[in-house]
Amino acid sequence: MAEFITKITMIKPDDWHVHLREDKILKKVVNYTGTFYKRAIIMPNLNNPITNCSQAISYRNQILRAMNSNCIFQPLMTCYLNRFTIPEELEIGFFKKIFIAAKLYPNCSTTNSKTNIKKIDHIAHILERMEKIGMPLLIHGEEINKNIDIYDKEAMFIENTLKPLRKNFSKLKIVLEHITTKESVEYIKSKNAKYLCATITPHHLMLNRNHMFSGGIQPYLYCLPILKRDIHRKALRKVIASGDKHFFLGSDSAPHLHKNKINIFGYSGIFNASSSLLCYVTIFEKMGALKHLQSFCSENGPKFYNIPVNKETITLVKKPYKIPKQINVGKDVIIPFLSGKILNWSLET
Ligand code: OTD
Ligand code: ZN
Ligand code: ZN
Repeated sequence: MAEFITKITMIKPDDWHVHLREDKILKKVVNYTGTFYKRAIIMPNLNNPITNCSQAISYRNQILRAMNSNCIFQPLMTCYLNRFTIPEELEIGFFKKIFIAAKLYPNCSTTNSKTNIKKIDHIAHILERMEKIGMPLLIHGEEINKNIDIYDKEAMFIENTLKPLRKNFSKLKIVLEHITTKESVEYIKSKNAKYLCATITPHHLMLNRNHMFSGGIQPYLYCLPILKRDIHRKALRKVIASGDKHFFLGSDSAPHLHKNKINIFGYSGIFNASSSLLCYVTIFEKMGALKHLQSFCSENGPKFYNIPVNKETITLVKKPYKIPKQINVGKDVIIPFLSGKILNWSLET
């Protein structure tokens, strides 16, 4: 159902899940996020992951130095959990507002995730402390057993890991990150949004697994969790179009250099920071659900994290926006999601 709206002024959104990397990649990508979003949760899976407060402070400073000086962007840092995480470090970091949350990567579930956490029991003492202090746990929710079909890993994670985890830690605040399946939608929406929410990426709302193989293999659509069947994409769209408060924006923008994407072992990850917000607007418009855009982008996240919504606003206008074809990084390039394509929405300048 088309909506004839040509201008939207809304509370400035936040991106509750983004990878900014370091050094020359960071410098090239960070201002895209800073332009569209006031705050973002920064993923800790660097080559040398962020596992303690001093690393987080220094990474945060590195991000702020890479920003344009007129930007009011606030990076919100996360701690990468592993078998050796010290609960006291998390507690100090959380109370001093160095960390907003801690991130659980089941061992080798995605890029830079050798956490050695092969079973949730390995970190029970850490989760107990997080539950006690009200520190949110962000989860890459896929089972890691190699015998499980890649398309089933997320649904199996709910059954085998998330349900028992929530039984043992019923007051632990959890975000199931970048959900991709109808099973996740059904599970999340039936629970108390104070304790369990989920983020959804633009690419999982726009594409299904056929797109990855359309006209030849498309390495730039390879991400984890992998794109799924269309019934799952439809379930994700339907739930955000209903205005359900359990779901909020998390772009999962994950840049990689072209040479690492186009390789015998191509890296997983989609860089979408140059268009993520404009994609979300396009999706909500297409569904006739623009009235729920602001809660998804700017309100449901702060409510879960117990922080104020932003005071600033942003204005989007119905005007063609051409997504950059490529972003030069030294002698290499990053190719953005929907590279060179035109969207119907732009930021008002
Ligand atoms: N998925 N790639 C990356 C992260 C995400 O699971 C994720 O959050 C990455 O490159 O850091 C990806 O495919
Ligand atoms: Zn992940
Ligand atoms: Zn991610």
